[in-house]
Amino acid sequence: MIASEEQQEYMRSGHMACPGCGEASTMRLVLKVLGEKTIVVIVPSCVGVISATFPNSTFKVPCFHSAFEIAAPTAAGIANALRVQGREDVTALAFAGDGGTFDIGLQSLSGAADRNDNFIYVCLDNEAYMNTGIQSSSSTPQGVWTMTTPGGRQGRKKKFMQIIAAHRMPYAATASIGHPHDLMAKIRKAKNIKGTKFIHTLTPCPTGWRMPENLSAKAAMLAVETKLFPLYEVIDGTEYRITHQPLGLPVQEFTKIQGRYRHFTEEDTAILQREVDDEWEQLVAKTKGCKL
Ligand SMILES: Cc1ncc(C[n+]2csc(CCOP(=O)(O)OP(=O)(O)O)c2C)c(N)n1
Ligand SMILES: [Mg+2]
Repeated sequence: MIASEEQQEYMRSGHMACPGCGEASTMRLVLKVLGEKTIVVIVPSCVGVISATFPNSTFKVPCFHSAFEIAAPTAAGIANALRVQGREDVTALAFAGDGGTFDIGLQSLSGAADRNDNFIYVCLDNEAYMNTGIQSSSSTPQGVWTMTTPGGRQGRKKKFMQIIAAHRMPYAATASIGHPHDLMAKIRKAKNIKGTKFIHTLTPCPTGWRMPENLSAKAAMLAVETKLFPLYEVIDGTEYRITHQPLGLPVQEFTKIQGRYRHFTEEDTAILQREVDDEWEQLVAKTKGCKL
């Protein structure tokens, strides 16, 4: 971490996130890197609650509340207005949840990425519609408990980074508060690239994941170290690069600390482990020739 970034804070204390909120920690780190020349776009989600409204705003930078399905084009519009004004030193940044990204905002994100509009999109993925009471989204993993999937979700988590890579945008990456230096390095990189940049962050939610609030950073770290949420970047949709070599811990190290997996049988866990191992192999195959 660069020392000056470490000192900077663009989120005020006293905001309304639940204790241990992974979204709040992620936003804090992102804003430390982007700094005061940033305009934030937010859409309905826990972020909408955390950021609050004037005069109680949480962010120390301008924040535009937009509609649920249009985080990306709103940021793109701001970026284009900044370009017309000759203010390309200001970063347009969108924060949206997994519901706002994987589901309801997908079409408008796809359009903005196709135009290669100049903004950073940070998806805060807590694997459900948390703000409205823990309903399942297309990001909720198979078998996981939510209020709308009391017996475990039937569908499987959408492989969203594959959809993003298909757009061939200049920069896309996964990131996690469990590995803050890696996250901040990716934001720093995104800041200096022109066009659409997408960062997929896994943001643990103690409320929805049914776990103690002090385990958020640990859960984020374990998702990476079990290979369930690998850290990598994709340049121009084709060049894959793994940015952190995971320890390869058993996947239950991640699942056993969360109540939403409590009903998993040994067989369920073995199936999940096989899937994680297969996907890791597929990812490694895509990185051939690219070094850490
Ligand atoms: C068009 C529209 N549909 C539904 C809602 C209600 N709504 C507000 S926040 C939210 C949940 C958002 O979930 P997600 O995007 O995953 O963000 P999280 O709350 O988990 O951070 C929903 C369904 C809305 N505001 N607008
Ligand atoms: Mg969510």
